[in-house]
Amino acid sequence: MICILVLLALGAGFAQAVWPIPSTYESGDGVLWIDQSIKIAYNGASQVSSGYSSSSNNATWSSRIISNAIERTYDTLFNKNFVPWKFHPRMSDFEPALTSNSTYVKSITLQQNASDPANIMKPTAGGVDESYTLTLTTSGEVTITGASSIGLAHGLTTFTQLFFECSSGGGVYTTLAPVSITDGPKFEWRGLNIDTSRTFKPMSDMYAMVDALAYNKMNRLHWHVTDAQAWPLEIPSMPELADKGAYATFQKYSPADVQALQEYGALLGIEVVMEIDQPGHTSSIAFAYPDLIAAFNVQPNWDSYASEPPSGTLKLNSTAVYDFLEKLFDDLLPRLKPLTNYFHLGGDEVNVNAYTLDDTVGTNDTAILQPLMQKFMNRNIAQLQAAGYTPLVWEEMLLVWNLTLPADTIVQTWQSDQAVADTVAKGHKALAGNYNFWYLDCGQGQWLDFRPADSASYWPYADYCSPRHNWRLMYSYDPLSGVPANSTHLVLGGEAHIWSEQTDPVNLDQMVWPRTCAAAEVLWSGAKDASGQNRSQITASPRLSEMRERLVARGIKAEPVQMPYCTQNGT
Ligand code: CP6
Repeated sequence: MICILVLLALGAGFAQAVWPIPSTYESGDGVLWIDQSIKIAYNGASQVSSGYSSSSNNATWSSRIISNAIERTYDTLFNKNFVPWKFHPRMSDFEPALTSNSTYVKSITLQQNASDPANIMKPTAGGVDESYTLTLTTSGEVTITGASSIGLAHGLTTFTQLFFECSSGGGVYTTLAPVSITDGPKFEWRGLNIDTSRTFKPMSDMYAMVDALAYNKMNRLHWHVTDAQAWPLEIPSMPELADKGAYATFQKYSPADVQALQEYGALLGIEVVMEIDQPGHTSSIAFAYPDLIAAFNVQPNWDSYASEPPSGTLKLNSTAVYDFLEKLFDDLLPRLKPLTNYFHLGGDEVNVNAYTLDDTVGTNDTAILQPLMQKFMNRNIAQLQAAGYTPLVWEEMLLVWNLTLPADTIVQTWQSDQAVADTVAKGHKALAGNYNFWYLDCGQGQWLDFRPADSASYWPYADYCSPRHNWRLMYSYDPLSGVPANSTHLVLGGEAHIWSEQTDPVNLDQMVWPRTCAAAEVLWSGAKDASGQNRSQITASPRLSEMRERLVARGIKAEPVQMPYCTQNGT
């Protein structure tokens, strides 16, 4: 309330500040400046040794997370802040002036009230408490409290969002003192799914994506690393997989790349969860191992066998396929284990007709296929469990194939709200991310060149994504819609999805940001406001515009939300 009054007094639209919106947020109209001499003090609870250190760093994860967060706070405040007049036009009269009497932020204290769990570098493992409080007094004392180092890092992320760079280049200030915030996440799983098969993303883009997720307090990067079109993941025990399956020799991820991305994420509280999609979406394996794949690259009627060209599926009843999967996971799982307990086994969009061309099966009769699919996934799951992992699968494995899955399996839904409800009704944990709302790239038209030129056929999903989902639609999506109140605890959260048929490094930032901010706020703050209504898009919009400017200032080429006129002073 205080905050709203102040904004009216200043001319609404200026200094909207924090995205995603905190649970409680009170602010005033006091001006405080900050400069680089400010020290950030850490009063830690005793730090638990992580039991794992990277090759390059022997400090505990807890202390690395804190020092990383502090370093980033300086960098953000003093190097990557934004110039408000670029964004709030015609407001320079309202900007505070730096004088010899100006008050500066005097102290910043991080107060950790509990020890980090031993697995702080694997957020999914220990149930990390991500909440924090932040106070900023009018005389310039800042206190951030939290139960974990990740909570403190979130508090610092919020802190940086209270500050703006003076348009004359004369310093960094807030106009919001005093500030009092208590904050914590609505959902524990706040992710982005990135597809690196349809188009390759260089490591620099992957790191930048993790940075942008952290600015939005997201905490999972679901890495859909392989699919039908390319296999960019190096598997040292089977080098031909990527040598032949990647689009090009320079478009591969080495084991060192994978580990480095995991570590980069872990420092920001972001767990990288890898998916090897199967048994569908696997025809890129055929470049190295053609005998493992059935219905490979059928033309022109690929769509009788797969959801997207090229068709191809791992054979369902093949010891050679089983041996391959065992070798693949024996290579991969132990390497990922230090920084995650989860692995995504895929299972989406299997087309049963592909098995009519599978010499180990030869039928599309689901009465025959279902037990074979159960056996296939049982083998994968047993190997995952032996390696200490909990599986994720796409919704079809549970809801279409009716597989019996371990109770702790996380089921990732995508087709409907009903799928979320059906998943939790079966007692499973669910991820939401309905494709009508949270798919950022729907890949319209990517199949057309695989068809005779005069084909009238069109992709059935295209209607839902024309031209593409805007932030307002994404913001209106509630992961809990359709879920009975007694089962909402089973909805862990959800993911936005950047399928990449038409998204490559050239447009990646624009495709993902700022629209994914809308999903981030739903996942962190909840879709509903205090009165149980969908959050107002009218009050969110200038705040999102400001968040977009922040992302741009930090090197993320996020698209504009609206023209500057809409957020100028006085509107
Ligand atoms: N690839 C994979 C895809 C999609 C899925 N899985 C997809 C389906 C429908 C739309 C967009 C993407 N391209 N492996 C579905 C989970 Cl509209």
